Amino acid sequence: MDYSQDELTRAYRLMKTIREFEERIRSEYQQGKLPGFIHMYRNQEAIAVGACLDMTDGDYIASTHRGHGHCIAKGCELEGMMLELACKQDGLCNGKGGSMHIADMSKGMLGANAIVGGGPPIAAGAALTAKTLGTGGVAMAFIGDGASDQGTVAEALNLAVVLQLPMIFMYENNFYAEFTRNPKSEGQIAARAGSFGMPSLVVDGSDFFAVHAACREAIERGRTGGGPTAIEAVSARYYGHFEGDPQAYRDPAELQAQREAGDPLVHFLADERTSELEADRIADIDADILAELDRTVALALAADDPSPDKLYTDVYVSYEGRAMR
Ligand SMILES: Cc1ncc(C[n+]2csc(CCOP(=O)(O)OP(=O)(O)O)c2C)c(N)n1
Ligand SMILES: [Mg+2]
Repeated sequence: MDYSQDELTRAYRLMKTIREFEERIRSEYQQGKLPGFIHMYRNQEAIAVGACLDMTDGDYIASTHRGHGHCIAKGCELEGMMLELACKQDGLCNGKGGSMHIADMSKGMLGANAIVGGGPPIAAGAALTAKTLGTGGVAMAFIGDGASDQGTVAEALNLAVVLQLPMIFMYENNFYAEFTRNPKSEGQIAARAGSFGMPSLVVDGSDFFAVHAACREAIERGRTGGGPTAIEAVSARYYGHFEGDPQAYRDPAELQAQREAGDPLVHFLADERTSELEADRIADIDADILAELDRTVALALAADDPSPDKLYTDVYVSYEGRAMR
């Protein structure tokens, strides 16, 4: 597949933004400046970006508890995300969601989700909307290896096949569910999804080009009435389950090897397809990202908390008068 310099630059910028965003919030969190729980996405950046690069705001994604990368790849603004992570009034969800519930309907980002396996039924509903209204849109659910065993995922797989939904099951196999190594071997998750009656494949989740090629085909299949696809993208988790988890249950030598072998940014820049990206251009992008993070962190930490009179707003969504896309 050929890539324009523009596409390559966009992919790099997004992956690097996810990496730096997370490193920055990790540091702020460690200093006690951000509340709640955060789950790091490091070394899985190529999955979110490869998956979302060909999507428009009219396509939908349903995310997980490890959702910052998905949000950024789908186009959520860093400022709104940072304010949300700090639980401030002007955050993407008015400061009431925090890390694990970021949603932005204007970008087709249906929400991070603390319920493991909660995303696929939501994405199936969005895919049914797209199919019913004939928008040509697709919906993708991100699903962890642990979540892949949930009944909700099986129900969504079944519905997607029966209704021939424009849907993609994007499994992120990072080998761990919380503190437990997943006993399934690579490929078993895709095989099980495939057994429901949809095309399924396994890709290296640290390889942007592999993920993107698989997703391009799956998205095209969905847009043209070809039904759902399952993709298992494999990339070992870098940090602990949540920030602060020391990962004492992982073999240090294996972890170190997985960390080094699985860096998608290193793979991307070592690929001959990116050989014409100029070092100066990369340095400019990197500097831009860091400056934007400085700005958004300062703004978020200084911003107002939601005021007490907002306590009972945003509890239930009112669908009255809402236009369907
Ligand atoms: C329904 C439900 N059961 C259990 C949990 C607790 N829990 C949170 S994350 C997690 C593991 C998820 O593992 P995986 O799906 O592989 O995602 P990863 O954390 O690796 O991204 C569990 C069991 C939960 N949040 N929701
Ligand atoms: Mg996992």
